[in-house]
Amino acid sequence: MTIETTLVLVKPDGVRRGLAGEVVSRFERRGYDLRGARLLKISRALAAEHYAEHKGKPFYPDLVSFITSGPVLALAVRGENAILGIRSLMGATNPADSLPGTIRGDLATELAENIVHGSDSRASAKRELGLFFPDGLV
Ligand code: IDP
Ligand code: MG
Repeated sequence: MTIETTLVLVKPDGVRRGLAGEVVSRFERRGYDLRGARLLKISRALAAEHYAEHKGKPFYPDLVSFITSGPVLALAVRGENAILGIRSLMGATNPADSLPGTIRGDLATELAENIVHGSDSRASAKRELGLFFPDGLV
């Protein structure tokens, strides 16, 4: 058993489109546990920290503008192999490549507005959970 906790963001497009419940429901139905949830508007400073790995890439300015454009739902999701498991429920980064049955494959068409973020490794999960849940989890 490898129980992990990962950071998910329902991005501004997902919240705006009323898909937050759908995303949470898919995680719950798969069997993951919610250990934290926060609706917040991300500041530019937090966006810069969260997306530090992408700084300098051509799409970075648009990425920061987009993620700060409206409320996001930040979730701490826990379960067996949750980091990889959540990434596979999300589908490929570019919805053009995401398979039907995944969140992005079912609900998105655009790379920049692909509804969800999920941590991609144990190190990322630890770092990102600390950014969005600095007071810890339940
Ligand atoms: P991920 O969200 O699947 O982990 P990352 O490569 O970490 O994908 O990229 C972060 C986010 O940046 C993506 O979810 C996507 O919305 C956006 N993005 C990634 N690559 C591009 C690009 O080439 N053009 C525009 N946006 C991009
Ligand atoms: Mg990523």
